[in-house]
Amino acid sequence: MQVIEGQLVALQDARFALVAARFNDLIVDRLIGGAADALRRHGVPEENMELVRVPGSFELPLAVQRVADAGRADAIVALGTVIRGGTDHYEYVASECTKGVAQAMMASGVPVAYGVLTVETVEQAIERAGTKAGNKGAEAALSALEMVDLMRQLEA
Ligand code: INI
Repeated sequence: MQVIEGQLVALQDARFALVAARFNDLIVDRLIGGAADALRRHGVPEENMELVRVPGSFELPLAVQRVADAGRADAIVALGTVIRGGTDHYEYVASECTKGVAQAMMASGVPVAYGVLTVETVEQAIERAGTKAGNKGAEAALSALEMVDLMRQLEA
């Protein structure tokens, strides 16, 4: 059986956009750092990476869609952190962000890696932003890298 699978390699001309929320920036900045570091360490040159900031995770889908439609990137990493509060606001932000990012990927055909933490507490967020549960930004960046390679293989 022929297996077609993306490799964790940086194609020299592949461009990556990190689209990141400023809300909860203490955490999100760690996700950005993890994502950028993972891309760099896999050989993505600095000039092939850009960072786009939006106010909060609710705004991620539109910016992701715009970056994709403008042809600015071969893959996008969406980064944000939604932390449950005392009201149901969290549910709306998290669900619209998740749905919207997925819709933007399907509508544009550009791979979008989902690096948005949806957690109950600040402690859970810290654990996933470069401490004991790894760095979800870095994990998302590696998915983006792999998907670019897979999309190229599936092109012809
Ligand atoms: N945005 C987040 O990225 N994380 C959150 O936890 C959050 N909460 O809980 O309010 C949040 N709200 C802001 C939202 O994303 C929009 O920026 C705002 O509603 C303006 O449209």
